[in-house]
Amino acid sequence: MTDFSEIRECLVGLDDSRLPGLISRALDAGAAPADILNQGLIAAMDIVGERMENGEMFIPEVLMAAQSMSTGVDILKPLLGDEGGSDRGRVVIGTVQGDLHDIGKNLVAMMMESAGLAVHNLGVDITPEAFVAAVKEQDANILCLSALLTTTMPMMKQTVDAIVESGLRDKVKIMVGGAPVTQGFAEEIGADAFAPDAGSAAKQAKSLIS
Ligand code: B1M
Repeated sequence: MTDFSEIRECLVGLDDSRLPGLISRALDAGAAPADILNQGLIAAMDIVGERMENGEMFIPEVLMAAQSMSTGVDILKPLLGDEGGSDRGRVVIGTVQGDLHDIGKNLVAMMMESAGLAVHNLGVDITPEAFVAAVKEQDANILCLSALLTTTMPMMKQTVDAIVESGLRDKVKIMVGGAPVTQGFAEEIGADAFAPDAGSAAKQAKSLIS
């Protein structure tokens, strides 16, 4: 099978009941797992991301599509070996210290995974020191910081400062986002990128790496 349109339609159409069967059929027909991932699942999530940006798909639908994507990735993961992973970007993501909101951050993480990036999700209420340690441990290319409260936005600046002090700033790009965060704020605190939603965050992350 060289045309993965049915797999894409499953995800975009939010009907993933046929997804495992379609993936098995493609594998049986000799398709490479990485092609199924890139041209089937990731291409579908690109469409989902665009629809989200255009206001044609909403959060619950995006979460459903992202969940289906995870189902597909789980099937393919053991078969991918280094094939799909060797040149993938490595992302560390978390919600900054003092902030417990994680729905949007998890959505960003899922969209990034869906875009083929290796994502290490630290969770919520993450201190600058813990971000620094994770960037080191994961040898991350991108650090993603989420904040939903105006009162926790200053922790983004403190985290950027901690990365600078650790000597890692040249090795890692920093992206910030969350409802109260703006492009202007991102520039003010010395981040490399801002994304307003999960779809554009995944796109930005890919372009930051390339
Ligand atoms: Co709270 N909360 N909350 N809350 N909460 C808000 C954020 C608030 C706007 C509600 C309001 O007053 N209208 C307000 C913040 C006001 C402000 O600071 N400007 C608020 C407040 C005040 C609070 C508490 C202080 C309430 C209290 O206790 N008095 C408290 C704080 C707790 C804490 O964090 N320390 C609190 C607590 C909570 C709950 C725990 C109950 C719960 C969180 C549950 C959870 O996350 N597991 C909660 C919720 C659910 C909300 C609202 C209702 C919804 C947030 C959400 O999940 N949105 C929210 C009001 C609202 O937004 N309408 C509110 C859906 C999600 C998909 O969107 O997170 O914006 P969002 O993510 C988007 C983008 O922002 C972007 O992509 C996502 C998908 O498109 N994005 C990124 C996010 N991170 C990104 C990172 C990126 C790029 C893009 O790059 C790295």
